Order: sequence, then structure tokens, then C-alpha cells
Amino acid sequence: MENVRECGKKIWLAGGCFWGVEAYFARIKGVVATSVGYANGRGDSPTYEKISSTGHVEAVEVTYDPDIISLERLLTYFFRVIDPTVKDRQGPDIGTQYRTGIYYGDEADQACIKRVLNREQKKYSRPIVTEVMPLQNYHLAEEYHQDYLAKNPGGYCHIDLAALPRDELKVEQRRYEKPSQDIIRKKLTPLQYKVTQEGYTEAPFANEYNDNYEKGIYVDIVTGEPLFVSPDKYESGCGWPSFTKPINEDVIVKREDDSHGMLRTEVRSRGGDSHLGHVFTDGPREKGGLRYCINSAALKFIPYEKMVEEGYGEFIHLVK
Ligand code: MHO
Repeated sequence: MENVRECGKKIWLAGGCFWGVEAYFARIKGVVATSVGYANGRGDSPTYEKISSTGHVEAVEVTYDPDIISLERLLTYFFRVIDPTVKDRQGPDIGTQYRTGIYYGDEADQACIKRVLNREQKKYSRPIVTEVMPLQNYHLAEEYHQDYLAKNPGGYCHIDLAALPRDELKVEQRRYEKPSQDIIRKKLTPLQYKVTQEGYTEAPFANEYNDNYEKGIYVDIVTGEPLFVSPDKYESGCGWPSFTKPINEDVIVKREDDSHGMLRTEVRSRGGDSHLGHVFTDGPREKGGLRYCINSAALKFIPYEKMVEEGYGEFIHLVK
């Protein structure tokens, strides 16, 4: 077998129009690559126009790191977005190319697939018709179909991309690398620099986002890494933007801080290693009891309407 750690493991999933299915799996933490193609049909040169009669199915090749996400969890998320009881159709799309299927390259995956199918079957009175087969062939689809929804954010999508729990959302650190000190100095205001690079705390109340209750996402001012979303912001009265939680635990780093004669927990960003603020345990009980008290100067706010154009489209469902 291939070295799974280096190359990842692969599974091929068909859940109707592959645009949405690919966008969905591409967002999952532990999924290292995706592509879309035509699987298990006749003939060597399938095209989007021909597959209604060649038996190919629109499929997504999912390459994942099994140390981060198991096949079982991947399949569980797959079943959240398909109707496995209908034949040759998903959403409004009809035809054999829209049948649902799980295609494996490794015989050893069969047991896990069966286990998930048995469990899913209990949710339906009608039989599950999702095909389970070895992958016989897979031809990459035309370039314009690859990452279609990333390239066409408002494009047709038949599945609910929000069916993914937010803790499973991948926020790729390598997209938000920390620039050199030189660049940071040029790009930030003196206050933003002091806060993020030197751990300074800005004045309460008279700061940019304390009173901002617009819909949108808050990102690291230094790297653009997504950190917080507006539905988690609340009025704590402390004078700084207060959130009950970050987008997920991956994007922040917590550190004990005993400066100024207090024992506090500092909150830093992961990619940029910026000082953001502190987290306290006097937050709203019903929302977990935490108050992330964050300096406005460490953040950039991107309003809901601008999220897609600024490259944060994959987080839009967290803001709605
Ligand atoms: N209903 C969609 C299906 C696209 S998918 C790539 C369309 O016709 O655009 O099959």
C-alpha cells in the first residue's frame, strides 16, 4: 500500500452534482485534496455532455489523512447531505450520472462502509440504494468543473454546505502565514502593532469594534486568518469586543499570562501568533460561559456582504 501518511488515503463519493459535493468535502479538516471526475462508466474519454449515456457517475475523489479524520466520520458527513433512498437522482438533477455511490480502492475499507450503511439504514423506512463498489475507473472532469463553487461562489449547489459541524471546518494555516516584521510594521498602525506584536491592551470603549454589531467575520489584522464571527459577539459591558467562542479551537492558541499581578489566559492567533486579548470565565452561561475579550486593534472586520469577494465565502453560513 502507498504510504498513507504522505499521500493520504482516498475514497470516491458520488452524491449528485459534484460541484456541491466537492465544496462540502474540501471544507472538512483532514481532507487534504479533492477533485471531481467521472467514475465507473464505459469508454475512456467521458465528457460532461456524454456521461448521461456512458454509465459514468459524477464523483468526488477525496484524499484524506486518516490520522485526522476517519473514513467512518467522512461517510457519516456524506450521508448528511444525500438522499440515499432515491435512484438516479439527487436534488433536481436526474440521470444515472446522479446516482449515489461509495467507491473504494482498498478492499479493507469495505467493512467500515458496511457498518456505516447499516447504521444509516435505521434512519429510513425505504431501502438505501447507494451503490458500494470497487472503483473501476475515474477520469478527471473538465477543468471548469474543478473547485467549481470556489470559482463561482454563487453557483448552483444542491446540498446544504452548513451540514458540517463547525469544529470539523478546516482553516488552513498555510493560507495565513505571518509576514516579516518589516512588512508587519509597514502594514499596521502603531496601535495595531503594539497590540498584536507587543501584547499591549488598547483603551476600553474607544476602540473600533466594541459597538459593532453588524453581520460579518473578524479576522487577524496581520494575516487575515478567520477568528470570530458576529453571531458569537455579545455586549459584555467590558469595553472590548467580546465573543463566546472562536470559529473553532484550531485558530487560536491559549497561554497562561501572569503579567500585571494577575493570572489570566492570553489568547493569540495561530497563524500570525498575534496577541489578541484574553479569555475569562464570566461569559454567558448558556453559551459555554466564556468571554473572549479581544482588542479591536488585533482584528479586521469583514461585513457579510463582502465575505465572498474577500475570500471568506466558506464561512458565510456561520454568519447568516
Ligand atoms: N443542475 C446543474 C447540475 C450541474 S452538475 C455539475 C446544472 O445543470 O448546471 O451536474
